[in-house]
Amino acid sequence: MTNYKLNNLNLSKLKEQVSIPEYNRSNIKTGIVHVGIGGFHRAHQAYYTDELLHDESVKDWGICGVALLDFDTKIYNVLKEQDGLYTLIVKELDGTLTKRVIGSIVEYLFAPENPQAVIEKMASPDVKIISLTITEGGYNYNESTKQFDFNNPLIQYDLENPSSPKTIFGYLTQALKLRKERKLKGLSVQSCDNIQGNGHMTQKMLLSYVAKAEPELVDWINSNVSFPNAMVDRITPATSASDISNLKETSGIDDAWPVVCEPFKQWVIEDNFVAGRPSWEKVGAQFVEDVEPFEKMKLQLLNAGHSVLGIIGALMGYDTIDEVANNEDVNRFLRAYMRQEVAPILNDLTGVDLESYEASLLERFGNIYIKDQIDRICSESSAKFPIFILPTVNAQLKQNGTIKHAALVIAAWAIYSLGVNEAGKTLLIKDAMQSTLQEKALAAKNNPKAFLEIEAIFGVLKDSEPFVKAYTAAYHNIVKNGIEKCVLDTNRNLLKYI
Ligand code: CS2
Repeated sequence: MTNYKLNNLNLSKLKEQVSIPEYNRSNIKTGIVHVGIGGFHRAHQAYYTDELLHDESVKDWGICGVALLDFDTKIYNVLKEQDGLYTLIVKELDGTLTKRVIGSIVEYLFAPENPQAVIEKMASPDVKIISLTITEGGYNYNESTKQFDFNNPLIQYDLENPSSPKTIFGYLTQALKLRKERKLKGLSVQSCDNIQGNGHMTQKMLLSYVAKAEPELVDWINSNVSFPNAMVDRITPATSASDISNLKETSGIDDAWPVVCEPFKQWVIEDNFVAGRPSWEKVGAQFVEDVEPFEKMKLQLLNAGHSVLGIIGALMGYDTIDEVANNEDVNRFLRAYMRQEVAPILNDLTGVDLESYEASLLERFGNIYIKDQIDRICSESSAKFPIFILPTVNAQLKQNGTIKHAALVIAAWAIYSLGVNEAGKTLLIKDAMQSTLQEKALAAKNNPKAFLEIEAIFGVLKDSEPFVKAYTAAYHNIVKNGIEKCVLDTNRNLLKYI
């Protein structure tokens, strides 16, 4: 098969092999600046937008993808070489692959190379939305102080060098300042990250920064910028070398960075866009007044479920989520966690059948074709646990409820943080707090409670007697009998702390 490099010129030649954007990309104006053009954005918001752009009356909602960090240079170069095009490969439930070239990213910028261009783009009158996937840790929120973290050296840098910022907060401040000076309209800053109240979080963190950097801008932001909350969902594993070669061999597409994902997708958005928005509801998104219950459900069941499987699976020596999800004992453990610990603390979810939602999650986790990497799931756990797992624990403790499953997972995380699995194999840990985690994990060998002393993650959890008791019992059980036996004992209600 002839191979074609994916770009504008070759697009029509690929038409036989895959679906391609059937709209004139050169006519599409940029209405959205998106920061963080990783796999998730490209499988989710950019996909929805591409679908919408097939409606020929929609011309104003192209995306300008911004690569913010030095680390993002590769994706920027790939998008530049491929004219913003990439292939989305959906791994269907029966193992077939549905491939489609996405065209909604019509511009791309590399912030470290040209910060001014990014600021100008964000300040452009055509831009109505600045959306973000900057990861859970990217919001610069300190869990123990519940405040914006001004100690972050990058934030200090931005305060001193406002015209060449490095963080999203520096960029947004400069862009909004320009909009104000030029008497332009405001816009919406839309978070697409897995955070409870992600819009509120963005607003709170940005305003804290602006109050220090440009205090006179605060009022303008309050009156002209909205921060819609949203629940976002689509499992998007890291693209593997075989995904790339397989695409080339089966479709003749030479794409340096396709995106792979599951068929399921969901986007529930608070309808709060001051400058207008795309009609994403026409392509499957839901606009609601109150998104909080949906966010809570997704974060504390799906994302937490991932962390439960990831940490336990890593210790057991599994590589992918489907492997550990299909281990019968772990599967039962996770189901019990969802039913007994999470479901009781969720808000009213009118119209949602929670039990079937939980069942669908187990099916998605168990999908053998997705092969979502345990390393991906366990990465940055220090930013994930406070959002995915700890709210459940705190709510349960408040009502003297059960916390035994979460306690086991946190004990397993303490042991995981030593960096070796139960077979003695080194674990690849990627976490901004890695050195603290490791130091406390070492101290925990003599005194398990030491791990809970990381206040930036656990807050005051170490002061909860019932939690410490359950966690310590689980810790000793794992060390003595192994994670599998500890899971089994919890399933059978055999541990003393129950
Ligand atoms: C995962 C998420 O990062 C994680 O730990 O739980 O990336 C998850 O796959 C997505 O939120 C699915 O929507």
